[in-house]
Amino acid sequence: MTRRALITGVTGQDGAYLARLLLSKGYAVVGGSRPAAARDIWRLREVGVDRDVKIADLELLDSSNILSVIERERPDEIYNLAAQSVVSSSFQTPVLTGDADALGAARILEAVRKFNPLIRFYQASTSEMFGDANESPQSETTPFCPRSPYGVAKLYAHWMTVNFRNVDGVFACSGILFNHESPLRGLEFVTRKITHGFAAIALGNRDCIELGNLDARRDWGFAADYVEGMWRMLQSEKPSDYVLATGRSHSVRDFCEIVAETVGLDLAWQGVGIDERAIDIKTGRTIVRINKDFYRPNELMPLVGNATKAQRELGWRPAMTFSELARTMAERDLKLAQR
Ligand code: NAP
Ligand code: F7E
Repeated sequence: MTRRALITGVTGQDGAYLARLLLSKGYAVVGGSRPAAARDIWRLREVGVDRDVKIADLELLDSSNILSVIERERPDEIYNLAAQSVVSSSFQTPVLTGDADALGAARILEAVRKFNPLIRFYQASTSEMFGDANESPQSETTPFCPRSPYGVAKLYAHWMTVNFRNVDGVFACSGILFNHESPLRGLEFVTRKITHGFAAIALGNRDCIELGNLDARRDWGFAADYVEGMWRMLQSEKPSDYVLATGRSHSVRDFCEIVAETVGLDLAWQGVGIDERAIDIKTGRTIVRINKDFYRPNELMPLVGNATKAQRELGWRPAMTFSELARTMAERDLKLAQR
């Protein structure tokens, strides 16, 4: 029988890659997306599945809507990817972020328990739950210490996932994923902001971009590798929680340097602190300025993940390296800007 999957947040980056993966495995895929949002399915188009995914109106804030989608679509697996996912915005909208990211997951789990506790459930958890962790790299056993409303909301959803598994016997997995990027990444996030901005600068369509902390470090992988890990979690014999990560951290500065080289900019750093900037040596023009507004409060411990458990139990490992990722994203944005 054809397996049925419901992906909440299907219009997002991971939603598109996961929909493509599940369709390639023969699933019927229903994608949840907010009815209120000006729905844009460009990512589904980009990966060539816009005609194959059935879109259902789904709002994380609305329990009865969630239950009726599950009753109607009868999924065997639910991947809860929907969220207010921008960490910096969560400082401005902590209550809304909590309602969607924390209670949204609880609403889905509650609907699963009521309608069919045999549905397998994946929760999109995050390295932001580690926040100011007391060790590095972070693994499934590292104590959580979130430092953003987003991280706090996701931690509630994580514990609800664990609780529905332990108390109610739901096959529920929490995937604790470190940053993963792609040409489908939103422009709010630093990697795509850089590739999109530098491509425009290289073609003379823009002068400069503004960034925050150039020395902030993240563990960046490729989104298409990570959705494979999500699927593997729900196929395993026993539900559990898994970190997915590359195990290597890089700085925003490292990312800028690879992208600049890829799009043909000759980048050099000058100055220090808030006065630091990047120039293009060929033209002498400033292409990166620092803007304090893009600094985050409380970025203390470098976030870098230990995915040994996922490697051992799921056979998962990321394929794309950091420099391949930066180059792939830069080349794609250069092509888009040339069009
Ligand atoms: P994304 O591109 O921001 O996609 C999230 C989607 O959620 C949006 O497209 C939006 O779609 C939907 N959404 C937002 N609020 C909603 C609401 N109230 N009700 C229903 N849908 C809502 O995020 P992503 O990068 O694909 O990440 C997928 C998930 O993994 C998110 O939960 C994120 O927090 C988590 N995560 C991401 C990363 C990463 O590095 N990418 C790492 C760890 C965890 P509509 O506007 O169409 O409704
Ligand atoms: O920031 C630094 C910033 O916004 C990465 C989400 O998918 O991954 C993502 O959250 C780093 C931070 O991603 C700018 O301070 C410097 O250290 O791309 P980002 P994020 O906040 O790590 C996690 C795992 C998720 O779960 C989230 O949903 O880059 N940074 N300058 C900047 N960041 C931004 N956005 N803009 C800057 O100008």
